[in-house]
Amino acid sequence: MTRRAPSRRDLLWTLGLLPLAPVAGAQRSQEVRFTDVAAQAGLARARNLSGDPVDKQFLIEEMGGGVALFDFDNDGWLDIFLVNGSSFQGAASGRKSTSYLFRNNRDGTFTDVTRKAGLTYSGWGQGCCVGDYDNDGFDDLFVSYWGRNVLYHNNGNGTFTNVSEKAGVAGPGGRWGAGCCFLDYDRDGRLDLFVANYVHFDPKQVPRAGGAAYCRFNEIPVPCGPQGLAGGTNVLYRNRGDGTFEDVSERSGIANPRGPSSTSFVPRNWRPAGSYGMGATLRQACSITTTTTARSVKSESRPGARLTRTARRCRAWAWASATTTGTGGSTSSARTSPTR
Ligand SMILES: [Ca+2]
Ligand SMILES: [Ca+2]
Ligand SMILES: [Ca+2]
Repeated sequence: MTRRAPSRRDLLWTLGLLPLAPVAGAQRSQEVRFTDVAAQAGLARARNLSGDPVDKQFLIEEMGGGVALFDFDNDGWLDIFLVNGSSFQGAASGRKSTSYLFRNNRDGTFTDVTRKAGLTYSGWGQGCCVGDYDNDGFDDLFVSYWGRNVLYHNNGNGTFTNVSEKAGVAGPGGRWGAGCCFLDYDRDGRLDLFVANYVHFDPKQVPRAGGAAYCRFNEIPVPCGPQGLAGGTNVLYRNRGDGTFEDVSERSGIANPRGPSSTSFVPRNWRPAGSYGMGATLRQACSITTTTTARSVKSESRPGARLTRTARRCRAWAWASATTTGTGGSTSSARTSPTR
């Protein structure tokens, strides 16, 4: 009788692996799937506004807003802040859009607490970032706009106060704040603030879609820019520790180069010996990388080894930065915190 050659099944059986083979196969075939639960979670009432929903004539109408997942009430559950934009029609008619804050109900649903929390500023929002700039244990919120920016101080009782003017971080009205991030660039234990500015945009000066050389793509009319528009200049605010900030863009070197059309902020440890920002003061270096339409710009803070209270408290926190891109984009930062 001719002995047949051992099959793969025989080999697996001999090795005692046959019962495991389907399991291994099942594991390999497992997929991670996501389900849209926005409506069930109570988030569907948030109406995102970014210009005309159909006929977009300007670059800013093509941008989306940022989002921050942070625990504003310190109950251990992440809440959701959604940046909202605006529209030229709405602004002309007096209709005011606001961003949204949803409190986590700890059961898979969220409650809109925007008004109750006092987050009622209306403007063309772009990005947002979270940080406890006054070290009171409650995360504060900065929102960048096409126009003046807003810093909300967390009052610790479920409400926020707009302190932008008093703090000195509103900036001039003509800027297009795309991305932002809190970081302690000088290692004094107080969070400073970086704002990435995109381009100078004035709808009265910019042609409508198809109206100039930079307003066409493959002969299709598109909103003008960012080519053909002057780039913005990035801003670094140093935290004075008394609730106010000082613009140190020039002396820190952040203002160079000018006009890079920055859209997003990416914290990265680009030197092996260093690490970034508020969670990094055990180490020696931090860096700022802003993405631009033409190239990336890196800036490195001066070394400092002081381990601050903020650093000890925050070093286990993880920061993430998410960016929506297109011809430009907006940045949002989210942070997850350990059990306090
Ligand atoms: Ca919470
Ligand atoms: Ca705070
Ligand atoms: Ca600082």
